[in-house]
Amino acid sequence: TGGFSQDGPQLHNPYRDDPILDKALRRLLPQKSYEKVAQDLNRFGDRITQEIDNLGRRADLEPPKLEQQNAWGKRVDHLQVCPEWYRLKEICAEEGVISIGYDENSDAFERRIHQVAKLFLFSPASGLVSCPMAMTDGAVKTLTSLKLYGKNRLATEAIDRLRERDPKKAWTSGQWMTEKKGGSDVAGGCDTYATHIEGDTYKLHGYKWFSSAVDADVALTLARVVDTDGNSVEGTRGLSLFLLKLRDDEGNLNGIQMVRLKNKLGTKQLPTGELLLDGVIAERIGEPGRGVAGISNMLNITRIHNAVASIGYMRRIISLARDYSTKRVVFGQVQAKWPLHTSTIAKMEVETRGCMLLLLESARLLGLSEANKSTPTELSLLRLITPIVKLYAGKQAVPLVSEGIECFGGQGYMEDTGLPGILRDAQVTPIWEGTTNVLSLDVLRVFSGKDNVLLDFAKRIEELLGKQAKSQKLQESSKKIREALKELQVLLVKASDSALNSSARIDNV
Ligand code: MFK
Ligand code: FAD
Repeated sequence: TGGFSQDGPQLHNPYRDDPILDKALRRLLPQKSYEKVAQDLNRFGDRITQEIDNLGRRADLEPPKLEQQNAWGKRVDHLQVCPEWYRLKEICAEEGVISIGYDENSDAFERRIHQVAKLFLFSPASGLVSCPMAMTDGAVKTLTSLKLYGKNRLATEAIDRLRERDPKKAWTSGQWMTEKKGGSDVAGGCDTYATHIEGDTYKLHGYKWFSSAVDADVALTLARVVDTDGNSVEGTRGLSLFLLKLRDDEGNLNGIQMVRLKNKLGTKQLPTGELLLDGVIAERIGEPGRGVAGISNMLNITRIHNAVASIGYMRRIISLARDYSTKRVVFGQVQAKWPLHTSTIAKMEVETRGCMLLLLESARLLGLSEANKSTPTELSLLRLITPIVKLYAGKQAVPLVSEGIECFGGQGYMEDTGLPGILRDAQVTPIWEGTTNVLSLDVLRVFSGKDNVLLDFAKRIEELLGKQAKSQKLQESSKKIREALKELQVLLVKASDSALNSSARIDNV
């Protein structure tokens, strides 16, 4: 008695194991691109099961520490991160997880679709190195959108190094927006001030309340410029965007004090710190007073990465649960033979597939826009889909991963299976990069703009339906969808007015 031991779930090559990714890529990419991308993802999938997943797990088990003072009382702010974290960052450079997205030799469709698919495989195995990768990608996007290449020395070096494939030269970036008074309301909460030194160089003083991956080389941040009389402008219009290096060439921190690391529910692998900016030398990038609009370039990229992470967690838990269901015997037969269990997994599968297809559509639209090949419709759809895919996938990830954990019974609750960590990490995806409600307001911001976004969306549905079949019934459906969306557009514009000026009161709720 007591000699039985249950076989645990096995991680398979996540590319070959995914029921729709390969099919979707075949549909989205021209044949030649498809073959190149599929070969890379297939190889990378093997590297994940053989090497990367173990590194990610080690990072999970060895969270970072901050040594503020050395034994002699000297302030050192030494961040200790496990060797696996650094190895994972090197692998990201080698594998080109950022550079693929900017590869001008690839087809416009291919770049971002390839990158997003690769990040999707990497994310749940990444020990949260996916987080600095998201911010690094967002920084490249912001610096290139502001057309700083060749114009600003630090920005030019950053653009090259943030998408570098040589791990010895590659940099990563942080994104310091949130302050104690506000994370959603960045402009209302920002108490960081910038005093001019010369040219575009300023000195920053302030306190950044949440700063993830503080082992970064550079960061983008927001601050209010103070004029020579000591005055600054309140609100959004007062915020400018800055680029800074965290350390000088000798490794000394650039006027930054690491006050403490956050004690978090999950994402424990990731060093998230509170930073005191005490005379940080930084370069103002973009026009003065256009900081929020400037950093929105970063937000729109990191929001797509956030959707990648959310759907990555969903896919990971489903594939482990599916594998386990062929091994665990309950009431005389394997779980997989019980219809109710299969139906539970099927519901999770449908949700995940839907999210995945929306994510790939956002990657397709992003790649097109960056290659200057978008129609106006495609541009407005990209703007609309980005907050939607972030908010929807982030929101779904938590209950879906929770359901997935239940598929393992009591073992799903056991730390040494590695399963509970997936749920804890998934819980951050609806919060950071804009909470669900704040992103819902961003969707309304899009609707209240001038574009007829919903009609554009209807056109895209018609296009897709038209590709699938020319039947009378489908054409009628697409006409109905178009009419319904027209009405919805009117309602949404009204809704956005009332959401922004609502008289709802918490004591009536
Ligand atoms: C693992 C993968 C994920 C990795 C995650 C990385 C680690 C986590 C890092 C973070 O969490 S970083 C912090 C993220 N913080 C947020 O996401 C903040 C959420 N709040 C918002 O997004 C608010 O909507 C916002 C701060 C933008 C509101 O600020 P304001 O000052 O009320 O903005 P306003 O006045 O509406 O807009 C200012 C300009 O920005 C406008 O342009 P114009 O001046 O030209 O009209 C807007 O159109 C523009 N804008 C705002 N959001 C935009 C945008 N433009 C394009 N895209 C957007 N999303
Ligand atoms: P609040 O803005 O106070 O929001 C509280 C609640 O109010 C939310 O439910 C929100 O939806 C709601 N709310 C706010 N405004 C509205 C509105 N107008 N209408 C309706 N509801 C509203 N930030 C960084 O800048 N850089 C980082 O690297 C970083 N890393 C992070 C890492 C972790 C692990 C976590 C948890 C957070 C990190 N953040 C980072 C901060 C994160 O982006 C913010 O916590 C987030 O944007 C929410 O801001 P807040 O915490 O100030 O919440």
